[in-house]
Amino acid sequence: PLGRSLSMTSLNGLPQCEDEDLPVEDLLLFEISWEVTNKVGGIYTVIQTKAKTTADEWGENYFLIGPYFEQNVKTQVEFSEPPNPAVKKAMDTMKSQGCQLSCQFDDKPNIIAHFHEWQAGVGLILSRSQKLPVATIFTTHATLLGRYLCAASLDFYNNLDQFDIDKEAGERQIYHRYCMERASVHCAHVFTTVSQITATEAEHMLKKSPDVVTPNGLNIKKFSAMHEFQNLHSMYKARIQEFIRGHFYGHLDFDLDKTLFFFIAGRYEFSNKGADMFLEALSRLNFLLRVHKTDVTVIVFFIMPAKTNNFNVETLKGQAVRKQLWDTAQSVKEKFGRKLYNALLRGEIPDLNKILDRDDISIMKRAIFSTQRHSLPPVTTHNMIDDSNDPILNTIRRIGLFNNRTDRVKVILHPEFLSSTSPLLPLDYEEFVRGCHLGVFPSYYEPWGYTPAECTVMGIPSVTTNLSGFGCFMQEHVADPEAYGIYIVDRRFRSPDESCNQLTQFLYGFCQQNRRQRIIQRNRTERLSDLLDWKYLGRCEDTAPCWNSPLPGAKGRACALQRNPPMLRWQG
Ligand code: G6P
Ligand code: 1S3
Repeated sequence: PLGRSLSMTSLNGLPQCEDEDLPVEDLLLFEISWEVTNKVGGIYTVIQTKAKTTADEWGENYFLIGPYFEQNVKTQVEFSEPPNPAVKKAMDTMKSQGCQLSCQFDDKPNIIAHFHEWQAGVGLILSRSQKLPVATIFTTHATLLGRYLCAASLDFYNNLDQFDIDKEAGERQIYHRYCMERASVHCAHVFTTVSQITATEAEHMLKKSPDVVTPNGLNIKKFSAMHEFQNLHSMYKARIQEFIRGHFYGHLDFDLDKTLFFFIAGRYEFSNKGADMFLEALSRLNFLLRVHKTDVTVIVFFIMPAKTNNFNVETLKGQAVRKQLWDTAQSVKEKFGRKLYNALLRGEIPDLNKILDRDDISIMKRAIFSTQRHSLPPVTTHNMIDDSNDPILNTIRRIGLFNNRTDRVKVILHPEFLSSTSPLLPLDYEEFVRGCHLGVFPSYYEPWGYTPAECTVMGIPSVTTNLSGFGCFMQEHVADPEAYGIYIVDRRFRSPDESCNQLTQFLYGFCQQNRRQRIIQRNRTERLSDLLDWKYLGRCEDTAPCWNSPLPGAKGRACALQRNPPMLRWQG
C-alpha cells in the first residue's frame, strides 16, 4: 500500500462517495487533454512535467489520454500492455469498435477523470449526462472569453463584471466553444484553475469560482555542483555569441563581452504576451543607452512562431560567412603553427613579420572582403508569409529599431520554436534560456506563465507582471522579488505609459549591473526554484508550502486579488 488517501469534495449532486478516504490503489486516475504528447502551448508543459510526480504516487493506476498524432506517438510514446484488466477490456472494446467505448467495471468503479480545457471537456459533459460512475475534475488554464477580450485590447480587468458574456462570445464567433467550456465547468465535481487571477476571471467569464486553485509546477533539476548552472550559462552564451558573430557580420563593432541577451518567447499573441509593451520599452532603452553613451549592447530575441517560408538568405549567408572566416583562421593558424614548430626545432625564433606569406595575406584579405555587406543585419531570421501585416515587424518599422550601428539595442525575430538541429541557432529552448541574461514577459493576459518560471529554475532573471499568475504568486511568496531577479511590472494599477516606463527602468537598471552583480543575482534567482517544484506544488492546493520553508525572502500568503483597480489599457 502506498499509504496515501484522497478525499473528494463538492460532488455537485452526484451520490457522495461512501468511503471518502479511499486508498490510492483502489482508484484509477485518468487525465485527459488535447496537449498530452501534443505541444500547443503551456498545458503540454503542465502535463509533461507533472507526469512523473503523479506516476510516482499513482503507479499503474494513472492514465493519460490525448489525441493520436502519428509523429508525436512515434517520438514520445512507448507501447505497453495495459496492466489493469478493466482498462485492457475497455481498450479492446475501443479498438474493436473504432472510438466507441462501452465498458463495465465489475468491481471497484472508483474512477477519477481529470479534464483540461474545453476540448477535453466534451468527455466530462458526456460522462455526466450518461451518469457514468466517474468523479470529474475540470481545469481551465485560461478562459476563452478572457483570451479573446484581452487580445481585442479591451480594458478587461476594470470591466470584469460589465461584459455581456453570451453576447461577447457570439460576436467573437466562439459561442459553441464557450458553451462547452461553461458546461464543463458547471458539470464538474471539482473545478480548478491555475492562479488566483484566473479564478477571478472564471467567476465572471464562466459564472463559477473554482473549488481549488492549483499553481503550476516544474521538474527541478538539481546539480551536484552548486555552480553547474553558472557554467552552463557561460557555455550556452558562447553558442549564442557564435550565432551573433554570423548574424552581425560586417557590423561587429560592439564588444560581445559587454553584450547582454534578452528574450521573449511563447505563443504569438502580440498584446496578450506583452510584445507590444516590450518593443516600446526597447525603443526607450535604446534612447537611454545612447544618450548615456553606455558601452553595453543589448540583443533581443523574439521567439514567437509565425507562418514562414523557411530561413531567409541573408541570415543563412551570415552563418556561412562566419564559418568561412573560421575556416580561414584555422588554415592560417595551422600553417603558422607548422612554421613556428619547425623554426623552434631548428633552434630559431622566426621573424614574425615574415612567417605569413603573400598567399596567407591574400586569403585573409579575401575573407575580410566577404564580410562587407550593403544591408543592415536582418531583424528577422525567416521569410515571413505575412510580412507586411506582422505586428512585431510593423512595430519595429514604426519605432525604427533596424539594427543600425548606432543602435545599442538590436532585435532579432526568430518566428519558429528553437531546435538543437537548426542550421542557424542549434540550441534547444532550455539551452538557449540558460545562455541568455534576462527573459522579458510583460504579459497582459497570462493565467500562469511558464516562461518566467522556467527562467527562474534555471537561475536566469526575468521580467513578469502582476497580471500573470506567476507574477502574483511570486509577489505573494517572496518578500523582495526584485532582489531575486524577478522583476514584476505593475500593469494593474498604472497607466500603460507608466508600466512601460517601469519596464524600461528595469531593463536599464539591469544593463547597469556589472558581471559580478549578475552572477550574484543569478545565484539568488536559482535559490527560488524549490518554490516551483511539483514535489511541493503537486500536493498542494492554492499555494506552495513556502511560507514554512527556510527559503530566503519567502513570506506568508498575503495579497488577495484586488478588484477593479484603476488602470488603463495599453493602446500600443
Ligand atoms: C558564469 C560563469 C562565469 C562567467 C559568467 C558570465 O557565472 O561561471 O565564469 O564569467 O557566467 O556572466 P555574464 O552575466 O557576463 O554572462
Ligand atoms: C495557458 O497557455 P497559454 O500560454 O495560452 O496555459 C498555461 C499552463 O497552465 C499557462 O501557463 C498560460 O498562462 C496560459 O496561456
